[in-house]
Amino acid sequence: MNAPYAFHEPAPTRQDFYDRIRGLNLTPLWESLHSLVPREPRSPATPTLWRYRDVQPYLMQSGQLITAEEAVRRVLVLENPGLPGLSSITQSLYAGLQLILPGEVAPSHRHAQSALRFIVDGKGAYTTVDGERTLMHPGDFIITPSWAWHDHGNEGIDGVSEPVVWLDGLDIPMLRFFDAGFAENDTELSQRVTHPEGSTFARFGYNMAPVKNVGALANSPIFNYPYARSREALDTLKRTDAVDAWHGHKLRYVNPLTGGSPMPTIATFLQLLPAAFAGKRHRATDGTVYCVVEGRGSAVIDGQRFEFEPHDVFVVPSWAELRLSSIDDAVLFSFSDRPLQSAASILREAFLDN
Ligand code: GTQ
Repeated sequence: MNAPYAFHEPAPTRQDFYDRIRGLNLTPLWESLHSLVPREPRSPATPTLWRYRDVQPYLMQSGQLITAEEAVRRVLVLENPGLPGLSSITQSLYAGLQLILPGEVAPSHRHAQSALRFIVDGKGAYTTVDGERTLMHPGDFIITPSWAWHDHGNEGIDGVSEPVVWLDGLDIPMLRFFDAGFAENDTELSQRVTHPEGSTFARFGYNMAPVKNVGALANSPIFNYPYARSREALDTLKRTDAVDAWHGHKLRYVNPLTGGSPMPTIATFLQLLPAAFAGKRHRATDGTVYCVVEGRGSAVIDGQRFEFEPHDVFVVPSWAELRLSSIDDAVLFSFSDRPLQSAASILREAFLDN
């Protein structure tokens, strides 16, 4: 019975139409289909390197500006210039450099976000995770699983009293995306230590596990993966194994109970590029953050060349092509959101021929 719409009024132009439906919270898919479903990833994140030499003086200045206790966490966030205002280094990951001065305490709290620490510079600091303390040594990889209580401090060691700096990696943007963030402050500045230092490593750190009461499997029971052990493994591989043309000698950190990543949302890696390594190009959908532990070299990311030296941090966005080269033996720590992409069967990677 009703006459067609166009019979009563002139056919709306497309823009008029869009303006009219906006009031009904409707938008035309055909105007955004290509960017919503791109042919391949085009990350807004940009390849970026933070030179420790440039950043370190400002980090130390921040130590004069505010105490660790007042700041709760005294961190300079490594914000990707392609993601302004988002405190993100990739779309899914947060990274920052945290400073703790001798005598300071970063108060105990817990949150749904998972965190990793990769110790960059200095000794004498500790972190306590769910009642067990561990000393931090440069190159140690430490986890703070989701909802685990944690506080940090710097009491010095062996008469050494110096600033300690580590790289924080968290899944903050993922939890923001899911609107799943919760946090809670402890009632005390430092949590009470309830397990002797090293007791967890004794149970799980020697390719063995307790026969009873193993506990939950979602996160690795090991919370400090000491650099001395990982470095020794890479050193042996350098002498015994063929070098991979893309990765050099690369190992991933594992939850010893499952073989999976130490935490559900973040995968972590350590690789050695032997001196004069000239790698082939590689790309993957998991945007990856690298921290240089030892040696000098270069990362060419989508054709852009970055020279790196120890303590530098650089980011390779999703699907960017990466070519790694070294001058001397170089050791790189890295982390990404690979476990979630693997779980969702959306991870893609390509190993290019040159
Ligand atoms: O150490 O708990 O860099 O909660 C950002 C948020 C560190 C921490 C960060 C945090 C922490």
